[in-house]
Amino acid sequence: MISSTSVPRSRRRRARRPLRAAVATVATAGLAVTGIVMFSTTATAQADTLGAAAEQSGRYFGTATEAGYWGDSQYTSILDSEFSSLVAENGMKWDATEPNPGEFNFDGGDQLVERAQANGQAVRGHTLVWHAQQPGWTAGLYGDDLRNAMINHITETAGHFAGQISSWDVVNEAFEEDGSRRQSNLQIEMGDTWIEEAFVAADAADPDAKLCYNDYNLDGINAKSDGVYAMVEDFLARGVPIDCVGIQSHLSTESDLSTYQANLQRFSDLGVDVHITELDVGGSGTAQADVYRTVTEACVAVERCAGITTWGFTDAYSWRGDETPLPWDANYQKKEAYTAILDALNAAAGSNTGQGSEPATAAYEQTARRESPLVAQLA
Ligand code: 9MR
Repeated sequence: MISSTSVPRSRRRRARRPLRAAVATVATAGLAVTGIVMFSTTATAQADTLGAAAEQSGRYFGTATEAGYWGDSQYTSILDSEFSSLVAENGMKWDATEPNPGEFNFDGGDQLVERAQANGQAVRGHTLVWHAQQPGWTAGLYGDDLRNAMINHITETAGHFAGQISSWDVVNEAFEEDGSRRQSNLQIEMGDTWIEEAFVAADAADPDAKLCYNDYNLDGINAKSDGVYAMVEDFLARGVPIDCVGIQSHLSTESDLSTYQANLQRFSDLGVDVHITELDVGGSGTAQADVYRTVTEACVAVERCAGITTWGFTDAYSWRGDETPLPWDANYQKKEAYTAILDALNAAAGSNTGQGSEPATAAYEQTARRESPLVAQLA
């Protein structure tokens, strides 16, 4: 049994917030029009960047990026001014950070952290363990050899970036569409406990970062999100350190979003933060803008929705560029989608302030987690 003093107290602190300016309040002086004093009131300014607009309700608005794009000044002027959080599109993945066993290369991640810090932006970590983008050498590992490699990778990587990451996608895409576990090398070689072991290792390596499970097709109440929900519920009950769920949100104008907000809400009610982590929307025009608006409105309506990250921001650099899925076109012109997001964020200014910062419920902190045999065993 773990003693209460073994619970990393620092996890109770609030996550670092982006440093961007918050709400600007404008006092509108009494105006005389045709000799009549009309009004004297106080109004909230409408922010004109996505990051500043999101900050008005205590949330972040971020994007995925990579140092390889930074030679383009049109790109970087948007990157540096519009967003309050960055995530590495590929640079912090296992294949990039540990190309050979025990040999680490954090250059891409370090560059991203440096740029973000210079611009007052937070950094999300993506991703410590995933069935894809593993270095080639993990394919030759079985059983406890793979387990030890995974734990060492998490320890070294989360340890290297400790103190600089607001939230980590500890485990990525570990569920099938029917809600069962994906039969990856991780699942087959390590069995059902591998996900919780990954979270425990990440918690030990970086007690300040919020720890997320991240996946796609969690865009409503469905068999897959039911499976993830059951895992999170179980983790909280047993004291496995999990703080958040990443809802990737790779969408299109055909996506059924009828239960999108309800799904965010149920995770929030369960006691974890939700993050929209990889938003992009195949399509164009008003139909595309409507999807972006729906997602943004859902996030700002759910107290524990901590923020939104788009998977890139210009169609010039997107993993699905032929679907024109991002808020800026390939020539860096803002689309209708951009305005839809900005308006939805501004409309939420000052209301329903995001609470996506506390590490789960008080009950969870005080009882279950402290008694977790897993935490005790691996701490
Ligand atoms: O955008 C990433 C792309 O550059 C990589 O080639 C690809 C490799 O699988 O990964 C992309 O990012 C993925 C993310 O890490 C996890 N969710 C799905 C994203 C799109 O494939």
